[in-house]
Amino acid sequence: MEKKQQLYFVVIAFAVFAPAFAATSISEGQDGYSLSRKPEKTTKGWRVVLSRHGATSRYGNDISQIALDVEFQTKDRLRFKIYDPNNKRFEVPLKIESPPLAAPDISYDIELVNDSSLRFKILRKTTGTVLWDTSLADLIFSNQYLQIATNIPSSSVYGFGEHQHPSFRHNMNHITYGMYTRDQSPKMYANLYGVHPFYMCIENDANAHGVLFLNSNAQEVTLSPEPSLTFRTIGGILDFYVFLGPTPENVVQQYTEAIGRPHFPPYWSLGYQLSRWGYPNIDVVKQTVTRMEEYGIPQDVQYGDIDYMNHHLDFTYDKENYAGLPEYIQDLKKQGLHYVIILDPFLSKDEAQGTYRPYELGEQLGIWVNNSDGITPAIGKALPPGYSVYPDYLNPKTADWWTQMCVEFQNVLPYDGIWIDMNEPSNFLNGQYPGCAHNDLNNPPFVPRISDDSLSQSTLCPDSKTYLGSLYDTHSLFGWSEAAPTFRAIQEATGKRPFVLSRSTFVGNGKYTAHWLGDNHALWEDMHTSIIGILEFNLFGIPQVGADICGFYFDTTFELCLRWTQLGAFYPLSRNHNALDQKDQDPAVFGTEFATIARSVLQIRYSLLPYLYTLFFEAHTLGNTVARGLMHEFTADPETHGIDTAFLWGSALMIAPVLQEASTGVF
Ligand code: MIG
Repeated sequence: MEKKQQLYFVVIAFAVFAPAFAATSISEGQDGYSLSRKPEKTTKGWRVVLSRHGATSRYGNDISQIALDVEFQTKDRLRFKIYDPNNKRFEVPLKIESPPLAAPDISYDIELVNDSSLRFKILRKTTGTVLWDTSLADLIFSNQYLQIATNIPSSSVYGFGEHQHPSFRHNMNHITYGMYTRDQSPKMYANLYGVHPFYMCIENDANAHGVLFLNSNAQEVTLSPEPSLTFRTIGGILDFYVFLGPTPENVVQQYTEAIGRPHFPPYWSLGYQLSRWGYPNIDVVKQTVTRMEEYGIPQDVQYGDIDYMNHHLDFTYDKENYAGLPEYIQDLKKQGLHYVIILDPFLSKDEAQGTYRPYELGEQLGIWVNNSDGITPAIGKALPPGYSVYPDYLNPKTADWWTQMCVEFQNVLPYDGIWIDMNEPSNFLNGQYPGCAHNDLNNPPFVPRISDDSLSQSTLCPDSKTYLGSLYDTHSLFGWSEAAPTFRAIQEATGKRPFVLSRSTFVGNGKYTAHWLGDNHALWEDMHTSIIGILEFNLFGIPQVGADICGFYFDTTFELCLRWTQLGAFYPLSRNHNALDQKDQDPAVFGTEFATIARSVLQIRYSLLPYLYTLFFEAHTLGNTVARGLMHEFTADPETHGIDTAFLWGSALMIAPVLQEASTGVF
């Protein structure tokens, strides 16, 4: 069937071609959205208003009128936002500057083709490559199900997080990734601790662009071979940012310019870091640090996992098993080491009255995540004895309370940095006590592809209330909202540049935190996928990232741990950590041969620290990556697009580790 095609607008700077509006070109009986009036020019770009007709979409409650605002924010950054102009819906509280006037000189064009499918396209001006091509008629914008699909110019796609998957360049063969923060040990394709709906695509002529889908609701993306992407979310709005590059580094620079540049980490945090869960007492910690020193293995940081706490209670320490910890931290400082403590985002409500001030003060202030009534605190079960409440860090009063507690705790334990764990937030029950009610928020008509097909498993019920709305909208922002107040606390308490290590992250987290890839396993496969995770978090603007060297779960082996130490010496964040009940795996525990090799590879790291520090400075000031894929520097060579067994530090150093058992080199 011949369809009359009209090119509604082509924007090249401000030269606009807009033929007379012809509403009759929308065929009768078509289900979906069509133009309800002629596109309007705005000071920031364009506005297009669409109205829906025909049958309702799959889950009903379609929004009948929606608007598309296109903003030409900078030369290389375009925003398009599809929303309900008549009702405010949830929007992510990340502030991205929206200049009042359209940028005068832009590297992209947009087109709206007024045919029955109402195609909206974004093109790269220099090459004409179509970066984004979607049918607005086929959009689904219903209350709890929003879907948009686009063709993309190539299948070299990177990013989307947080997931473990087999290759840095994505498999486009109908793979779906769910995104919803979750306390989930890395498992292929599962939704993990953080949410980063951002991808980079390398076009066939080696230009690169990036796209952010700024949405915090539970969501998924399907990658298909056309190549195309389909985004599905269960709330909020469709808010997209496109970054024109044209180099991969330019993409990350432009992305971090929008979401916030990574913090500049303290120099000491680039040194070798040692941790474990399950140092039974302070003597074992001391023995470990001493044997590192005896072998001359560099160490800059020692961690205190939950073992240092009294009964796993934040802002306490175990005065029996860890007697003398404050003095020991001072000793470490004298030796030039630093001490990082863990804090969890749950406060036990069941301590004897008058004995646990952090909880009592918070209770007085009324700063917890609440049940759906918005008044009574949500009560979950986590690490401390009894039941716990969860600080609602989105509330400025909570942020102040947390900062105050951390600052006061400095007087007890003179820590140098803070490790924030379990902030998905994690809960050992399915929803808070006594379980989740059956309603539209807890049981939406569509659940994206997330573990257990559940929004409440291992966390709180989506209908719980936070300062900015229901967890249905804000769940994946929990760890993100804990980051800034923790950063501020360290700044206030120590007067130094902060080091915060966070498990859960969201778009923009790099401004405040480093990240580790969570509870991996002592397996060769996990050593390889750690490289992919590290490259991805560099794309996400969180360059200070590493995996638990030698593996968290399972007992490691001599050979795996040695190879992992050689790779981990080149993680931007180089930390060895393992789980309760696993055997010790610090580099000094395996004897002289291991220690000698570990020392020599860590000495290479240390000899390169000025270079690494410079890369972090450039990340902070210019938005560059620190660890980057080979395709960042050799983009024109398609062979580099699939490499994830080697990586670069900046532009000048390649690391090609041994990743295979019983292998003696990389061939
Ligand atoms: O329920 O603090 O991912 O690194 O050692 C486990 C104990 C809680 C999970 C973290 C891990 C840490 C552990 N934590």
